[in-house]
Amino acid sequence: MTFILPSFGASAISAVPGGGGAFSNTYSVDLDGTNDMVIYNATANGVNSGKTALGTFTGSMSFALWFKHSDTSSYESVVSSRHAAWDASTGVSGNKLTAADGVQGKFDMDIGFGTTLRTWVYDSNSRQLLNTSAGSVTLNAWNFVAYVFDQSAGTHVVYVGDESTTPSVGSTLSNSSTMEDFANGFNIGDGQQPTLQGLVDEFAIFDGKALSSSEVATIWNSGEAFDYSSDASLNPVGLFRMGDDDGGTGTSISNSGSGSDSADAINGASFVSGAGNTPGN
Ligand SMILES: [Ca+2]
Ligand SMILES: [Ca+2]
Repeated sequence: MTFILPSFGASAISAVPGGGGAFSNTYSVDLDGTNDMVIYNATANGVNSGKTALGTFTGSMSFALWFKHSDTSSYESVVSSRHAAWDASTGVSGNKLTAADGVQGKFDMDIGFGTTLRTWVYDSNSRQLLNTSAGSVTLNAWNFVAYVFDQSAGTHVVYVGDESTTPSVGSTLSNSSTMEDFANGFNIGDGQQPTLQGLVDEFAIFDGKALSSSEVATIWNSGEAFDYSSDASLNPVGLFRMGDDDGGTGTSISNSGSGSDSADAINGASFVSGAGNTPGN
């Protein structure tokens, strides 16, 4: 594995989310830190299974997510790719990255003790790690993360920022592994580590596309209220706005991207609105 020092990104991004205006948002999903999660499951078995695969995921892919949390006591899961079925008898998801098993494309992102964002990527033989610098995740604030796998360049890049700090590149991993497991779906707030306690919002996933630094800037700079479901250039296959397209009711999370199926808020996860969605609240 090779780690490359940050060399680009921050200078390409300026201004603040919302273009300097209000950091407004209608709904997000509240996770209790016990067992709540957002799930999209395109495998044949398990709870909330049988969704249409999100894409082909044989080349480049990217995702973007906003989240807000306050727990500094341990590790918390942020996003993981789905590899296997949910085990309904134990409540344990099937995507744990405890061992390399020859399957490419597994992915897991977590936060260590409140602030250190970690990204794990599996190739066919081993688990590889991108560590962002300590302090890159801000407590009690909306954080923005974008992950970009550029297959032609053979790089995995993570951008991290918060509601007022421009996203920058933490570290870059050189690895040409494909990320096809995202085609089977994802878990938000669940993965190798304990579940996330906090708010998650505006999860977008891109098939066959490595977001450029300027596209990352566009998404971040537009804040949480940005609906780019019809943006032909960004063209997300999944855009899950966590209640904004669902009137804030129920547990089905509409996909306003080009994909066909909704995600689900499970184990008690619910839409929330109001003060919790504004900076400093
Ligand atoms: Ca939202
Ligand atoms: Ca619960």
